[in-house]
Amino acid sequence: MKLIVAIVQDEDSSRLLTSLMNKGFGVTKLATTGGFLKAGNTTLMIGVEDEKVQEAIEAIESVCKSRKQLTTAHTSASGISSSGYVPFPVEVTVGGATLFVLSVDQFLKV
Ligand code: 2BA
Repeated sequence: MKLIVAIVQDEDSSRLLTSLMNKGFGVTKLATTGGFLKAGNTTLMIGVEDEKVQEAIEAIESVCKSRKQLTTAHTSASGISSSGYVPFPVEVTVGGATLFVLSVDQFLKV
């Protein structure tokens, strides 16, 4: 058995949850925050039999889209602001999804 940890954008999470549930996967949804943008995203934990891993990944790929987001970076420019740093916009491409596929030692319901 494997555990897929899928970090997806909030905009895709509801559709992805529905798609995975309709395909018979067990899913747990967590509200998470990305370290770089410090914005909300969604992490799904999906426990799957080895032979269903590919099907789950394809479901994730078909729903999760990449999107561009603006964030703020800072460059030093002494004299321009009191802190000495000037903020400027930087565009980053987020997603579709970041996946970790982990081997599961034991799957128990007690
Ligand atoms: P964030 O950390 O908020 O990152 C959002 C997007 O910002 C990333 O999209 C990437 O395009 C960009 N980015 C991240 N770190 C950067 C850096 N040091 N310099 C320049 N740009 C940077 P994704 O790569 O699609 O990642 C989406 C979210 O997936 C991340 O949100 C984070 O929550 C998670 N993630 C990505 N890689 C991870 C990893 N190695 N371990 C744990 N979580 C990860």
